[in-house]
Amino acid sequence: MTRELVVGAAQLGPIARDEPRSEVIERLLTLLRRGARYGCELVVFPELALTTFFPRWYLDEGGPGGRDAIGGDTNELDAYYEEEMPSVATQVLFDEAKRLAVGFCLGYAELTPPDADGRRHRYNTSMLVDRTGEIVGTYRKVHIPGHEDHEPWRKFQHLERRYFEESPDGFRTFEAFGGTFGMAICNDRRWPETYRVLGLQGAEMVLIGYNTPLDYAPDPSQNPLQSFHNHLVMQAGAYQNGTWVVGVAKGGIEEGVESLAQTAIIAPSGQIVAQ
Ligand code: ING
Repeated sequence: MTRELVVGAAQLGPIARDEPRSEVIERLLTLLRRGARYGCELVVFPELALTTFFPRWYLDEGGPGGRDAIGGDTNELDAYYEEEMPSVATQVLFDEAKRLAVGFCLGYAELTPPDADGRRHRYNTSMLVDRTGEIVGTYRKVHIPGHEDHEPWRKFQHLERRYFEESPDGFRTFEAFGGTFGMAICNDRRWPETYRVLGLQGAEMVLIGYNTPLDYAPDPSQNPLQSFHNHLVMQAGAYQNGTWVVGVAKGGIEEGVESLAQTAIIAPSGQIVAQ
């Protein structure tokens, strides 16, 4: 029996460092409403879609290092994370999704409450919300790219390995919208295991948000291949696991950094059916 689902890939342009969450969320609501007008049942937003891509800066933490307790003055850093979800700022997104009966997938930075040891954990997270506005699943990024310490030689930093821990959960699937869904985030899409582990769990559609700078400092010879690599990995992952893949960019020139804007929906055949 054929099942249909109308999916919108909601590509975002740049988010400024000082852009208030309320302004960003207005932009997300506009895209959600536009998707609803087009008959979408699910709208997919990019990675870290509530703020600028803050790992491009070494944010002066002052105190002792250490990824899960960066310590010192983390005020600016902490301001980029969500400490609860829905949060006060994002509640309106959940309410509108419910009113429109349109689900959404959203990437954000997660700062957990203190665990048994009193430590708070920082993850690059994505959540899937169904058409009733309920969170059906959350995923934390497994493959954390970039570097851990300040590397001033770079035109811009890529400090994801300083600001995020790797997922303790791995890749899982979630039943929603009448099908089986998986989520992955940005660098995850470059590794075959991402699609395979989800495929072995029956994933029929994998939702992937990304922020991909065009300049890859460790090996600039790859820069002209960014678009090729972006499609190569998602088309291969889709075809080799017989799954749909929705890859959604936050692109354009964000705080001076040019990022790939090549959002696409890929069929299990490996073909790009929408871009
Ligand atoms: N960004 C980039 C990505 O994997 C990167 C990092 C760029 C790695 C280019 C290798 C080459 O698309 C994130 N956020 O993972």
